[in-house]
Amino acid sequence: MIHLQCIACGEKYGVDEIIYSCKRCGDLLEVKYDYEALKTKLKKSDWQRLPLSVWRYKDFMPIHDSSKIVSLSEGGTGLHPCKRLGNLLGVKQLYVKNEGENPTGSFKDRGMTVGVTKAIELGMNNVICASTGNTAASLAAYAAKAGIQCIVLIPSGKIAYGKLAQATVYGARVVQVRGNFDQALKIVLELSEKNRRVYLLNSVNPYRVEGQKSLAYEICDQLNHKAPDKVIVPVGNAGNISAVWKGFSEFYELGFISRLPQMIGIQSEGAAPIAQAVKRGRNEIVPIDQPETIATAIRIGFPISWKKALRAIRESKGTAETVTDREILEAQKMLAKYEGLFVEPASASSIAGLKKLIELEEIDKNEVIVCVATGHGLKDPDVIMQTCERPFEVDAEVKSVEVLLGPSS
Ligand code: AN7
Repeated sequence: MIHLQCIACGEKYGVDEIIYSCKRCGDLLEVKYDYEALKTKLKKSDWQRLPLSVWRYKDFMPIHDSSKIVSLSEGGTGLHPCKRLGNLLGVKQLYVKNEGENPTGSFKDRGMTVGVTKAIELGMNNVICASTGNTAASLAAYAAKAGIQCIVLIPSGKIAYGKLAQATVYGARVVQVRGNFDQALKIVLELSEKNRRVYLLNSVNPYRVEGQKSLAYEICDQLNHKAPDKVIVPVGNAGNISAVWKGFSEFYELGFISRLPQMIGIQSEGAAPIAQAVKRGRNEIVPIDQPETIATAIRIGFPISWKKALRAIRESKGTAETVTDREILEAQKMLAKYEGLFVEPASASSIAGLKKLIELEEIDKNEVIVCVATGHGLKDPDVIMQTCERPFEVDAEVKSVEVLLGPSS
């Protein structure tokens, strides 16, 4: 009922093969289901009575054995109506899906709970990934929970401290590669092909992104079985926008929603190969050798899932846009000050992108918009302390604080 399939040549593989790319043509793989059989299975299931979480959608996941599930309570994150920010930007129905509420503080946990469960089902006890930080933190946590070995490769220098602290405390072997993310990813791709004892959990792993599709399912369920008009997603390696589109497409195919949303990918100006391809109407990306952005999570020059992302954007009649570091930092502060949501810079790119698209009149004020905020702000507090007002220092006395209330009238 479930198999893996190449997105380019259509070659099929068994659901329990340890394989990260098509053996025939080398392209990306995705998990395919027999939707008629899935419909029958869902009719007999009580999934709609379960609380919102990744595992509410267990029937939609490529897992055989529920007893092997490795979970830290992922998913079920808030879809926050943002009235104040919406008013400021000029849209009536703005929601932020706050993925920082996940156990390690990012959307990656949705993928890792499924990916590490799959690793256990396949009998693997070594997992590896390359990461700009969040993937490493998440994989390290789930490997710890499962009691298996974990190696994470991170680029030298530019990684948010909170993420490094997480990966370290969860007990992963943290390897800092002299190079950027793209170089680190190349190493783990080659190593996992060469040495079959290690299981790769970057987003080329088709099972990991299956977990991430639950983000779309949750949005539909939180909006009372409707899809929004537009979903705005920060894009780095491009696994997430592809996964979220797969989620919406499956809910549509299964009859749980009657309309599909448009997918909008946002990249940082200094690391925007996908957004550039979309803007220029190209079918291929031009990789960027030296990606640069303050949003270190999405400082990626050669997104491995670019083909899936372009497909998601085209199929959904969506678009992509770039934002500057300044726009990202401004959006980060706006979201915090107007809505009480503190997200990391990469996550704020979805808000910055929304602002830009409203200014460009590509978004109508009556549309239902969901911005995905991918990770928690505490991951990278340094950025804030560099750009925000410092604390106000006073002598230890009441009157120096009382002046802050202003004159009494
Ligand atoms: C907060 O951790 O790639 O487009 O190695 O941490 O699916 O890559 C992080 C990516 C957006 C982009 N927002 O998602 C990593 C990594 C945050 C992120 C993205 C990331 P993809």
